[in-house]
Amino acid sequence: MTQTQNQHDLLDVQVDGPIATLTLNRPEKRNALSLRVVEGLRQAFESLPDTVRVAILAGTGPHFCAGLDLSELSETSTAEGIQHSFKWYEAFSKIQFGRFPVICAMQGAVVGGGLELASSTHVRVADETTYFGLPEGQRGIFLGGGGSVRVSKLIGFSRVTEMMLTGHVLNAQEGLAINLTHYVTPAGQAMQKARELAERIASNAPLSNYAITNVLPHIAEQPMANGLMTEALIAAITQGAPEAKERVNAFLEKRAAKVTPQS
Ligand code: 1HE
Repeated sequence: MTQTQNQHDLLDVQVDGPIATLTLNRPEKRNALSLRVVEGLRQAFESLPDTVRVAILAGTGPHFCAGLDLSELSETSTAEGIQHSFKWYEAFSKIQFGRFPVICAMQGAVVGGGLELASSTHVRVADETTYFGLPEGQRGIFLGGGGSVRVSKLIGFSRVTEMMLTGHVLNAQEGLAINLTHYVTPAGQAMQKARELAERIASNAPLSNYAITNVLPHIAEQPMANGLMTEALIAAITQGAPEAKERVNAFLEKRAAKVTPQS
């Protein structure tokens, strides 16, 4: 049964069993991220019920997210600008390093801070109307929501440099080719695909999901010897859990699904 958890007028939160769906709900401003929306995301991700095993992040209307709410910049001092970025980092870290994986369902503009937000999620699904851009250069500003780190890790800093300098906008297929999205669906079907993936992810062992979303990024940052040791430790922890034993036995006893190609 779907439960509405709304505490925020600009962010719709629905929980349906193990799947939470959080939808930016400011279509008249193309889901631009005001500080209030960013705070709402942080609070929502902090307060989802313990039963949630996976979340979908989406945006209402024809565009996923137009990035930073530019109307908030005009009055901001340098010191406030730093605080502003750290508020975003806090919220986006809750998404990237939370208890469960997050899938992003995208359409239309995924630009500036919208791309920074999407890059803090673990699995990204774009429909064919989606396009990606970093118009900070044109606006006279810089990435400030973690994108220099997160988007650079996805696509390399050279591509980020080029997108910011030239205003190069990539379409969904181009985004797929360089890792900005993992899937491209026909128009209007990103949410459907995200739900299908969410069901699959929710059926994994939660400890495996946690290791994938929280330990893998650390391993990627470590020198090889440390990375291998961290891997060995987390592998032993996950495989030692009773749930892992049961899942492995289920396969050996022919009670579990085989790995098959997907359409
Ligand atoms: C906004 C914003 C916004 C729209 N902040 N108000 N982001 C950008 O530079 C992207 C700016 N936005 C756009 O390029 C376009 O709005 C879109 C391509 C996303 C959509 O176009 P369209 O024709 O569907 O909508 P629109 O008519 O441009 O916008 C509708 C309204 O939303 C309009 O306000 P209105 O009062 O005239 O109705 C727009 O002003 C408003 N709006 N986008 C504020 N971003 C932490 S650092 C991150 C740095 C960045 O994110 S830089 C990139 C900022």
